[in-house]
Amino acid sequence: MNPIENPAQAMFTSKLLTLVMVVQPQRILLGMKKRGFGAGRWNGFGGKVHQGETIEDAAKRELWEESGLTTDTLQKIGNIKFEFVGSTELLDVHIFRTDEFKGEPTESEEMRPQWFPLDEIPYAGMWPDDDIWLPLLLQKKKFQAYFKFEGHDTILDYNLEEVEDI
Ligand code: 8OG
Repeated sequence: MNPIENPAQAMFTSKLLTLVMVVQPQRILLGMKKRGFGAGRWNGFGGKVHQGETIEDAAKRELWEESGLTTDTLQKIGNIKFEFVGSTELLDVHIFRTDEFKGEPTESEEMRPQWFPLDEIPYAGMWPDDDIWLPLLLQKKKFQAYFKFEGHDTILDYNLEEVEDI
């Protein structure tokens, strides 16, 4: 039983995070995370939701700060709760897709952006859960998921369901 279904989930606190994947018909923009959590991995753009900020505003702000892109059209596409063995803090990651943006991808202190053809997504250099849910996002399918990690490389347990609405 995962902590989302388990009454013992009261033991957990949760931290709200955002993640935006920028997609065009034949390619996806990923950033090489240069520092902090997930450093050395390719990822979308996102981070912590600040107090008093909506999740969507946080997603737009982080996209701008990390990639130099702005967008008015974020599609809510997924939610993943991550548990890390030994931690009582769940990461509650709200995932968006955007197909429309303004600006040129620009390197920031946190991220070095690069376009990848959709058939050359560098899954081996990404978080190990990404190859499970990113194909759904690329098909515009909405999903909810839970992953239990040991360290940052090993998935001990997970579930994922497609949903009509998120
Ligand atoms: O502010 P900070 O850079 O620490 O935020 C972490 C970012 O990493 C945030 O956008 C959420 C994202 N993230 C996780 N776990 C995973 C994961 O397993 N896969 C992907 N693709 N992103 C993740 O926190």
